[in-house]
Amino acid sequence: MDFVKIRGKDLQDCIMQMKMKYGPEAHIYDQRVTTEGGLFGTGLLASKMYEIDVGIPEKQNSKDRIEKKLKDLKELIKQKQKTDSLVPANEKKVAKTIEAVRPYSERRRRAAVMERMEPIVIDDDDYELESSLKPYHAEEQIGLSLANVSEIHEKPSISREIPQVSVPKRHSNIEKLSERLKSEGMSASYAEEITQVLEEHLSSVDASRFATVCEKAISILESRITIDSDLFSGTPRGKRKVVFFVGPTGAGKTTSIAKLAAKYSLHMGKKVSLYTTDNYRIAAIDQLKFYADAMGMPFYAAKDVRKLKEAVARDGSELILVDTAGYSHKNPDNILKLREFYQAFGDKDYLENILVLSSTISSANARSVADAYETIGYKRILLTKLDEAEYLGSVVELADTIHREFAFCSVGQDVPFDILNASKKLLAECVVYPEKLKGIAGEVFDKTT
Ligand SMILES: Nc1nc2c(ncn2[C@@H]2O[C@H](COP(=O)(O)OP(=O)(O)OP(=O)(O)O)[C@@H](O)[C@H]2O)c(=O)[nH]1
Ligand SMILES: [Mg+2]
Repeated sequence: MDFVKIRGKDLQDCIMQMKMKYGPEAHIYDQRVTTEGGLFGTGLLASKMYEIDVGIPEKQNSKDRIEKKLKDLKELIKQKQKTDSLVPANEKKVAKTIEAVRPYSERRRRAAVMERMEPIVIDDDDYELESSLKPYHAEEQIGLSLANVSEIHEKPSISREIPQVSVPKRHSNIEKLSERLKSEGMSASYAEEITQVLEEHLSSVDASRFATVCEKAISILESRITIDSDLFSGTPRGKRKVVFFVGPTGAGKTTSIAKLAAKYSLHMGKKVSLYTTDNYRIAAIDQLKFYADAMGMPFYAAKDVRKLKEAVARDGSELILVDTAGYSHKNPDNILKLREFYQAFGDKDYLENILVLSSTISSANARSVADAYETIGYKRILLTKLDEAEYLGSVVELADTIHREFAFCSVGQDVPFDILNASKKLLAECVVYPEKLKGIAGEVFDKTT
């Protein structure tokens, strides 16, 4: 058992500091009223303070303890899910109706491929928004050490025009692969670009084996995917990492935070706190608080920036994961309001936004979301619902063309297990062999690279 003293303006203040710094297992074993300041040691004009002695159980990181915590957590989640199962079933089915939300042009293209017809030439309005994607330097706007997003704009942009030159007839296997890329959600121009690289790298013998064509396509796609699965990545020494998880409603922000909190706290032994800025939906507060309590982590629901600032100042954790309300990409003003919360953090904090994006979203919507959230700046994407996705081509293309990295992949509803560090190989393989999506299993305790 370790012992520390905590001072505050009243008992409530001391207890709050104790909870935020040392979690629910810390307890008070003595308390007193003292004074602070005063003229020449006389006590004259001294201010009254409260002081508590706190006992903190030794940090136990043994395998048994972690396993027990996880077991308890799973049990609690199971119980909660039983209650949740009373929710009308139709709410859970939305993601399955992906075909209905695909752009019409995409549905036609898929239908054409399925029927082995000539591909239909489409007006690819997926890219209308691209010209409005502007580089964003979040650091300039909020005055804090936000992860530098400028470097990600250094990659030369990719031409989206289909070359008009006539090309010699392709090997049927290469053509087949090209069609597959399009049917897996890629735009005709991007699929063509990949196919051209593929063609350049395949001998006629290689092209005659479809498996070899697929393997080569996977390695080309891998070279287009960038990943970074370390939440502390880029954080200067001595700074605390603060990650805001932003994204549309229902994308999977809260559950992904719970999974990552388990990974970083229970597995990696980091001091993690959970915050939410989603302060007007009681259920949203309860959802994150439930996970925080289950894992014994400090939790704070930010009511306003001033109070959040006080909580942040008292927080002794190394990593703060901030849940946010889901905002539609059609409501950019709400997204921008998130920046108000940045003011609560100071010089010793290193802030980053991670965009949480469902892989079941249509390619046009994904592009609009990516564009809308660029106003607050983000460098990495946490891709969710891979288990429900039919294909990954569109999100892989999107991340490549807007030069963003993948951080993690959420692969199911099982908290805390269904999350993986993003992997180039896995993502590229799932584009070429979409059937792999069905078999992905989570492993929360992947070694962070
Ligand atoms: N199948 C599947 N479901 C997921 C995944 N991630 C999240 N979900 C489910 O998606 C639903 C919404 O998840 P949340 O984490 O609450 O989403 P959110 O982004 O916090 O939602 P809001 O707070 O309403 O914006 C829940 O039913 C989750 O269990 C995933 O990887 N696969
Ligand atoms: Mg949420």
